[in-house]
This record gives sequence, C-alpha cells and structure tokens, in this order.
Amino acid sequence: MAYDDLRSFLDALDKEGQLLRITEQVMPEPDIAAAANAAPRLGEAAPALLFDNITGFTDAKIAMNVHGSWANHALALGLPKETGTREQIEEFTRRWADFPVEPEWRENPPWAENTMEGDDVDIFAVLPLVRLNDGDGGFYIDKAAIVSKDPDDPDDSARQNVGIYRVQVMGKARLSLQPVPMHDIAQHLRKAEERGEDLPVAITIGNDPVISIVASTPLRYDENEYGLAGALRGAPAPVTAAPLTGLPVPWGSEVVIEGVIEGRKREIEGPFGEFTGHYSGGRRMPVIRIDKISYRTHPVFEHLYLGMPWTEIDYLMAANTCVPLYEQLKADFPEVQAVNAMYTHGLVVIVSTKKRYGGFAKAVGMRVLTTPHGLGYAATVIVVDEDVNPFDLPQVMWALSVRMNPADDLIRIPNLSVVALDPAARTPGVIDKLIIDATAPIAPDVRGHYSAQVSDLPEMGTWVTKLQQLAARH
Ligand SMILES: [Mn+2]
Repeated sequence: MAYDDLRSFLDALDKEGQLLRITEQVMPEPDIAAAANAAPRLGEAAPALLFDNITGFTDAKIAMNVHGSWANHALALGLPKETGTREQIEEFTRRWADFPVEPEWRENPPWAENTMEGDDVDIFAVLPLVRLNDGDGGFYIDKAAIVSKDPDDPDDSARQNVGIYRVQVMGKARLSLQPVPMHDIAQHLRKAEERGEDLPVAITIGNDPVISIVASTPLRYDENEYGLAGALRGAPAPVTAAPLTGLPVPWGSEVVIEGVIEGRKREIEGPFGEFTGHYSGGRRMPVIRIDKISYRTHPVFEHLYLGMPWTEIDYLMAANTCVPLYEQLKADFPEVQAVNAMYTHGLVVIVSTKKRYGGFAKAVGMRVLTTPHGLGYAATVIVVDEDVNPFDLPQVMWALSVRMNPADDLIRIPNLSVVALDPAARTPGVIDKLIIDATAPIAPDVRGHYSAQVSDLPEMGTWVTKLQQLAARH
C-alpha cells in the first residue's frame, strides 16, 4: 500500500486505531508539544495525534507523532502494525534491493490550490506555528523535506537532495536552516557560495510517510532519495516541478515553500531542544528568503517533537539508519550480519560480523567511521561476533563482558568529525571516536584463554514448547 499524501496515511492510521483525534480545545503551547512528548510513553503501538481545535487559530490542523511508534512505522511501510522491529528492518533491507526506482512525474499537485508570493508572503498565515520545548529560541519547522540541486550539476538527478534539516522561523518571509556539514545540502550550499550565488530551495511540509523516511536516510551523496522512496513504497514516488524554482518536490505535500538560501549570510539560530536530549546553543546559521508559498486549503501542519529519547525521531530514524550502514559495510565486508544504529541517531553503532582472520573486526569497525553516517555520527562502534544479535542488548552486554579486554580491544581515534550537536565533544564538531572489539580473538591474534563455549542443550527447544504448553494450562 503506497500513500501519495499525508492525508491518506492519516486516514489509514485512523482505520487501524493508530490515530488519536484530539477534538477538545487545547492551547497551542504547551499542549501540542506536551501531548507529543507524552505519546511515545504509551508504548510500542503509540498513536499519531491530530489536533483541530487549537485556541487562537481557525481551521488549523497539526499532526504530531505520525512515525512515533513501531506500529506506525510498520504502517508507513505498508506492513501489518504488529510487525516486529527486527522484521521491519529486514523488510526494509529486502526492499533496498529494488533501489533506485525512478519517480513518476505528475501534474496538478493538490498544494497548487493556494499561493502567496513576494510581499504577500506570510508564513504565520499558513502554518499554526508552536514551540516544542520550553527552552527553544523560537518557532521551528523540523519535519520538512528540503529539496535542492547541486549548483555545479543541476541536471544530474542523482546529485539532487531531499533532506530533513531543522528550520527556524525568523520572520514572515524569513527562515534559518542548520546544514550539518556532513549532509548533502551543506555541499550544495558550499558550491553555491563558492560561485557567489544563492541556493534555491523548496521546503515541503506534510508529506507522505515514506518521504519523511527517505529524507532522513544517510544515503551517499549521489544517491537520489526519491529513488529509495519508490523502492520502499513498491511504486514510483509521485513528484512534480515546484512552480517558482522548478525543483522536483513531492506531489502530495501539504505546503511547499520556495525561496533561496542567501549566499554568505549568517544569523544567530537556536537554541533548540535536539535529538541528543540536550539543547544546542545559538549558532550562526544560513538564512532563507521565502519568495513563494503554495498550500492545500486548510493544510495539515506535520510537526515533530524531539527531546529525551525515545521520541518520534528515534522511530523515524531507526531502520533508515541501520539499513544503509548495513548495505555499505556489506559491500566491502560480506561477513557483516546485521547493524543496529537505532540509538540516539546512531551516535552508537553495533555491528555483528563473521571474521576472516585476527584483527578483522577492528577493520569492520573502522569502515563504519567513513560511511556517510559515520562521518557525522557513530562516535562509538561496538563490533560483536555473528552469534550475538546486535538488537538484543543483553547479548551485546554479554559480548562486552567476556569478549572485550580493554588492554587490546579499545581503539581510540582522535579528532574525527561529528555533528556539532553532540554535547560530549570538547570542541563542537570534533570528537575522539572509539571502536570496541567485543569479538573473541582468532588466529593469529591469539589472546585470552577461551575454552569451549557453552551452547544451548540440544533438548532445550523441545522443553521450551513443553513449558509453554504447561504454562498455558496453568
Ligand atoms: Mn542526498
């Protein structure tokens, strides 16, 4: 089942009992964010929230927590809502094999219904903006898919980019944006500024659920996000040309904002409560001039609460971080079995692998650091053997307990790149990275005094069944 817009997905969530319509009147602050903060506390089947009765607004609709549970993530991929975490990642991996699927160009996008341009632009008249955490420096748009082209090669669709970056509202026609240096839009902006140009952008809000997933996936620079969307949807992603910039944008968005990142200008942006569970302070960031806004009548403003994990972003960026890392590692090291990079945006990565020879696991760990994800995240890499499931944290703790000797198995590499948002770095953006080899040494790396490993008794499986039957009768 492929959803072409947010509304059809919200309807599907509703039918599945995965959407709560909050019809009682609420305050824009703090109710919207507090409810979205609360939603994931309801467990692995937490619902999306749709608010349509907000004090001070007429006809405003705000959707929160749309991807904020494993049940909703499954439905976004067209899977039954009961699908387990590991199964969702395995299915994501299977669909990756179809990547890329060329997008489908469509006419007459629903967001062409209403427009404002030039001096008439007023973002406050389109979006019911609300602040998220109580220390935020202003209104944010933090779940928009932002489209840009490589200024040196604008016709190469592989080098186009669709990404989610945090955007602060600075005025009725003015935004600021945080382009993390490891992300593709930062390369687009650098090239534009080297040419002395502005960078045209389209900021698309309220997208079909797969767009949000691909826009937050750590693809290689020359991989097209719509191509992944087609593979994940099992149908080409519907796109259309944005009216002012011609940028390829999702056909089904609620709102499309077009403008430019103004070259070589910076303004103070922040603070903002981030995925690290900490505020990032104010920093000088690029600014956007809005030239045109197109929007559906009474658009649904899709917004995302983030803070102390787990929140919606942790579900949104779990499978889509694990799978590309797995594929990129596997290309060099077919021995790699699985990758778990779902904790705090993959600042910690756990890899299970077979080994060719002594020292091999450490090489796998080093390779993680040079992937697109590793360049900005992956501060700690834990490598475990193939008999350890990296998604089973008690097993990972066992590997750390008995297969890791701090004398030989900790590799610390100084001064590597990391997102400036990582609060642990001494200098923002630079950190020492750690590879923990929690695999058992093999020849010629002969260390430790490992005797034969204790394995489950052959009769254990039969006894599991027997005990379950006895317990059921009890
Ligand atoms: Mn990209």
